[in-house]
Amino acid sequence: MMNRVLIFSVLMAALCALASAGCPEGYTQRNWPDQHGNCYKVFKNAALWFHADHFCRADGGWLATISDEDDGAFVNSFFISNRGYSCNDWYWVGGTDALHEGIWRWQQDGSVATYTNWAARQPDNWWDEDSLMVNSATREWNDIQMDDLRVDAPEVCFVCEMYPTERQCSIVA
Ligand SMILES: [Ca+2]
Ligand SMILES: [Ca+2]
Repeated sequence: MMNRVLIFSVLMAALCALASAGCPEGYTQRNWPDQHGNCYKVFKNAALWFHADHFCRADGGWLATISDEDDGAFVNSFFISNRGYSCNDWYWVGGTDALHEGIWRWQQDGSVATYTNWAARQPDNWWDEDSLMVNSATREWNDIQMDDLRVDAPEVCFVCEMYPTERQCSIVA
């Protein structure tokens, strides 16, 4: 009898885990515990960085953070597999040094970027460049304009990230 109860509990826990919707429509959940099983989506409409930033916030997330080498590799391959035919090789993530020139922070929580993957001679702040663009072909970073104040800023696709939604499932023993 105890065994049956135990098996039932384990089965329900497994079903519960499967049933708990981890991400909203259109977002893909990463394998837990990598980045807490966060949700990701490639937006295939090219936009300025600050518009992209607004789109991610409107969804309840942020322009993707790149915490370390593994994280950068994940985000990059996620972009490549989901970008379809409408995006070029470049995409926005959530790094910016708009607050303090040369100090790169993540939009997710304002934390300073400890890991970086700048291309040669970058960041150069050539045209007051305060937003972070990744080249998916090399995974290397470039700082580039976020708005059209001085020169035309680029519009590219982007990756939004968010925490998984709360588990909807609970077991009544
Ligand atoms: Ca800058
Ligand atoms: Ca640059």
